[in-house]
Amino acid sequence: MFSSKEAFKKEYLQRFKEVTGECFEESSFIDRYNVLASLVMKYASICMADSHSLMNREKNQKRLYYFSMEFLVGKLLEMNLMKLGILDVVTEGLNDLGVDIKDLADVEMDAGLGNGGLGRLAACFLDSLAFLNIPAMGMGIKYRYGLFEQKIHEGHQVELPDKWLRYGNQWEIRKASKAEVIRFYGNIRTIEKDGKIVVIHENYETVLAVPFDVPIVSSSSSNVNFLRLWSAGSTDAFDFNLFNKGNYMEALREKTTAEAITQVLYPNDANYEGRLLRLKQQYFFVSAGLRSIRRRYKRNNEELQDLSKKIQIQINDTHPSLVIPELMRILMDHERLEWDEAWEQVTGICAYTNHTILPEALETWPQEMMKCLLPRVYMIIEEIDRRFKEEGDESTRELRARNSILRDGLVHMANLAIIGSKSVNGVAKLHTDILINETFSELYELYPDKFNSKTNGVSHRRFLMKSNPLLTKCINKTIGEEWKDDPARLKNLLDHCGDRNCHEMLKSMKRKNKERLAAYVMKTMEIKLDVNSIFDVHVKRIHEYKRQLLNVLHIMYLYDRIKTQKMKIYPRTFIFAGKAAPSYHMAKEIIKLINKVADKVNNDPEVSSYMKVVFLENFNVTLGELIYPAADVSEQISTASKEASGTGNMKFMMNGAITIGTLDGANVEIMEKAGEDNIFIFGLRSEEVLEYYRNGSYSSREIYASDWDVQRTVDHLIDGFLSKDTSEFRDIYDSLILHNDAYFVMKDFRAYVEAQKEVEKAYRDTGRWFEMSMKNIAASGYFSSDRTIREYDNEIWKIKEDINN
Ligand code: B1N
Repeated sequence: MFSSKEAFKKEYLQRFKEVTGECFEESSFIDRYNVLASLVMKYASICMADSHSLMNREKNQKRLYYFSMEFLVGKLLEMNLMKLGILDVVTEGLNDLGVDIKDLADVEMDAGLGNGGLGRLAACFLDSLAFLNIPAMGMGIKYRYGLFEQKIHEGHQVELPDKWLRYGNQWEIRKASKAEVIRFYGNIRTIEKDGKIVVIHENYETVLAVPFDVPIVSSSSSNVNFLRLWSAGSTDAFDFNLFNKGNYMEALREKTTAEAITQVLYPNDANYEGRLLRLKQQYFFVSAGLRSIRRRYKRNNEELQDLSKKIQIQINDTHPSLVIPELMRILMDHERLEWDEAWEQVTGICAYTNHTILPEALETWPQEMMKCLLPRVYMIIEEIDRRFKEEGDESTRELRARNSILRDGLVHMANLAIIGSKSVNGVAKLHTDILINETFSELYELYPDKFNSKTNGVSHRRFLMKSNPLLTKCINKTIGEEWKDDPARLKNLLDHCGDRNCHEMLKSMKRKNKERLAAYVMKTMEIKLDVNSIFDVHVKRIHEYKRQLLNVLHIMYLYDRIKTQKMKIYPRTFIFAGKAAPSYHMAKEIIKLINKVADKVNNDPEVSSYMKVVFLENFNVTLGELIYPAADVSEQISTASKEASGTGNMKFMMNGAITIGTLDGANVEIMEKAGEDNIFIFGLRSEEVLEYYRNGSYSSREIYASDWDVQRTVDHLIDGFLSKDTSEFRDIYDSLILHNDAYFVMKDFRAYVEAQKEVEKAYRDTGRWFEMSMKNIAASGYFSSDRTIREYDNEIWKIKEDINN
């Protein structure tokens, strides 16, 4: 590509003129960014074209399709430059031109096409698939508006539309010639032709699906995978008949109803949305994706009997599980396979990942709704269900009836996904155990071999190398650079974790990252942070089970102690960020509470030298990249059993923060890998929580009556301590006292207070702290998504194996 910065400057300035027809000197950041991105795209597209023809025409390789409603990609400029190995050359070249690359990076809008962990996991997986040279394609939706932009107005969350496409999207290629027509509604009729039943779908409505391909650049090879995002439009953009009759608005109506399908991402995390439009979104991208897979396959292959040897599909939670009946439909109605032949292919192709056991997140659709919208798909689901119930021996009849897909007027999507997949995996060991022993224990009895565990991972390229260049340098100095392509080698840091010089290096790295974050907080909120204080960080979606409430109650408790008992603590900055689903009342109340407490603490001169509390607006991938490197303490305090895995915990760990957490999700494995002495674990264990739910013996009132600190702190929600309006936090109070504290906040309060004291004690001992920190970084290699993807491939997809044969 560019051999030198001179070569870069020449090509960049040349391209600038071609694209903008303007002079570089007077141009805007937007133009400068756009031209730079288009230059990167030029190279990525060439690689993409070359690697495709290689994979398909010459080798006809096996391929993975990762179907997901969400891909939380974030920004791509610096990532792509880094992966292409030209970040330094370009940064220096721009410098010569008087441009700071950060100013251009700031112009790019985050691609926020996801809610949280599930969507970001999908993006990390694409990164790792490309790095590992596994031919793969992400299939998703090009939402016109991604996850809403969050503003905090007088302590309340306000949602604004996310206009990420305002200046266009430099990273996509529109493939108009690969558009597909998707059918909704209508009715099904069967006729007999040459002794065979032929299915006819009539009176349907059509929507056009247009793909936009985003190349996923890799540092390790010329192989470029891509993410295919589908956008909906009308098949008949304009009804000229209506238009000619003078009915302009009516003529456009069809266009807008079709476009509505991909207008906006549903903003619910770990909670399901039962609206018709959401079901339309699901079928829309599933059907478009499968149609395009079929087209590509048929270009290179004759026989459909071998489909599962060439194609693997991973279903990211149940949201795309219509892949199962839709692929059956294509194979039977279009390719004329018999049921058994088609089923053999489908159950050799599909694999399902479960991401949550929260009952409110398990998807079901009213049977009537699905039957009306997708009549043929519904017929196929009925047949899958009928066969499922009749299979196996007599002794399983009742169990099968209890676990059928169609029950109580609803289509149970997880049951469909499990029955139609060859593999069912949880996202951490503990989570998989709960799936097997609780949530799907009966389906496990029928299909023990399907169930397996794949502990999540994150991209250390984005969350360490890109977001924390200072730590990257420290590591390089200490153990060399091999860890970059093989993060397991971070283990080599263990040989140095008692080394004072390393501690000094880490300390200065942390301090600079804290200064970088403090500058951002000063600029955006005009609040001054003390970089000598402990940065104690709780950033993730706001949800009762994630227990931001426990954290804020602890802050209220400390405040009270400092005020009333002159207690001294090591200075701390409590940092929060995260979005609440717009319709999630309690989550929004918690945001209000955090901001109320922040106001009180920050404006009280008696305590503000010990404590600061800030709630940063609009948490997204880019803000995360600024926050994780600056954290000393990582808050991972969900009610045990509720957080399937968590991935923020891994991002913090990689950046040398120490976890305070419950034994939930992947925290369990973080403790195993980093060592019990290098993490602060507290609170109920998941078996204890599950046992309380089973026997109903928990009483928050008993805790309230027996623990004076709990009582006083909880009372402060409604006794005028925070607000003259004592009704303001009544709903939170009621959730704890009246509704018996469903997330065990009060039960775990005492243990949390004690664990926080241990954190403070450890932090005061600098040598101990940085030794802990290094042990965490050393152990973080396991939590690279490269390791996760290797496991998926070795045990489920077997794509590398196919390439090597
Ligand atoms: O998936 C992450 C896990 O690390 C988290 O623990 C888990 O909470 C998260 C419906 C979800 N589970 N379920 C969702 C998202 C959107 C939606 O509409 C459910 N997200 C998770 C990655 O495994």
